[in-house]
Amino acid sequence: MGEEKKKLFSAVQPSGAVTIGNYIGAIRNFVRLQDEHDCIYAVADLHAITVKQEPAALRRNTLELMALFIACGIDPEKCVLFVQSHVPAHCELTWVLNTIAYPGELSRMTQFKDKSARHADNVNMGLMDYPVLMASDILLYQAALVPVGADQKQHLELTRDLAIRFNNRYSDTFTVPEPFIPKGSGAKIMSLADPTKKMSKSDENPNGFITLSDDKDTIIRKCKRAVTDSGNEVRAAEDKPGVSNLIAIYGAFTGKSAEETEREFAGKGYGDFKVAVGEAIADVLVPMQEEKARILKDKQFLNDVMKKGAEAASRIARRTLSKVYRKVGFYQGE
Ligand code: AQP
Repeated sequence: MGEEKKKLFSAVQPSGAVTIGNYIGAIRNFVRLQDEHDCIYAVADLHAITVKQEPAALRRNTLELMALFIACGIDPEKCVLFVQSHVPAHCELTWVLNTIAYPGELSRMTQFKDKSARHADNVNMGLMDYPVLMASDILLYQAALVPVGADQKQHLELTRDLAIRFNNRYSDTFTVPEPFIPKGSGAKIMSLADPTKKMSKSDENPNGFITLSDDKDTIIRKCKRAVTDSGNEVRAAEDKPGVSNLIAIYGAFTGKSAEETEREFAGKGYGDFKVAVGEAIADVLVPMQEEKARILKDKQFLNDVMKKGAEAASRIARRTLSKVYRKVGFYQGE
């Protein structure tokens, strides 16, 4: 008998155009992991509304992200691919987990503090509860592995704490998941405009990020404008965060190690290097964009993928939820 495949869950918010940070830290690993694991991937629209979204843009971004997943190589025949709000069990489990989550631990989360500062006019309960919804996403599917960027490590730790807390209080119910974070610098791609800050799709400064929809000229222009330092040596070092970030991006798109890149650009200035980084990114993104445009034209296909995905996800999620309801003592008929 063959070994059972490990279950894996991850999601991306349709909160704007997906960046190369999301791609390097998460999405390309979704593709790499799909043959060896039972994969469930979601477009996290419930998470997205924790910051203000324009409704028409949210609808469009949801469809675009679904098409992008497929264009990047996620195969809906191999994986369960769905939209989070199409599976009500996510909200239902969140309510139960809220009763074992403490406001103190939620208000200490780095992302909550960052986003509260960035969206001071809209510090809402959903923003604080984001990690509990994320825990529900993962625990509903009994996922053993969660591929995420390094920025989500703290939320994953909270998910583990909530799973253990629930299991201890009500007996063994949830698989306690492990994060799958890319090794090295790809785990956290930094902003091109401020390399001490994470690259984020909701950054107000569009020069800070490259989206997977940017055309070749835009990509090269943004790379040329990337903040570096007053030196001219292409070398990864702690005191050269801008250049180190570009070396990490170049490595992610070409497969070259930092040492190989340093050798390739020895004696050349930042100008040549930045153009090469832009070209390497465009070489991967342009064919992906063409594929995404083709998929987006076929709304029927996308609707079918989402419907089939939501049905498959609901079947698994319902099993966990009824177990949870039984454990906490909800009357479900005799
Ligand atoms: N800069 C990054 N480097 C590596 N990985 C990253 N991820 C995000 N930014 C980077 C990973 O991408 C996945 C999807 O992220 P998300 O959309 O669910 O939320 P996020 O982490 O909050 O991403 P953004 O781009 O910063 O979105 P906004 O601006 O809307 O908050 C996750 O696995 C994340 O780790």
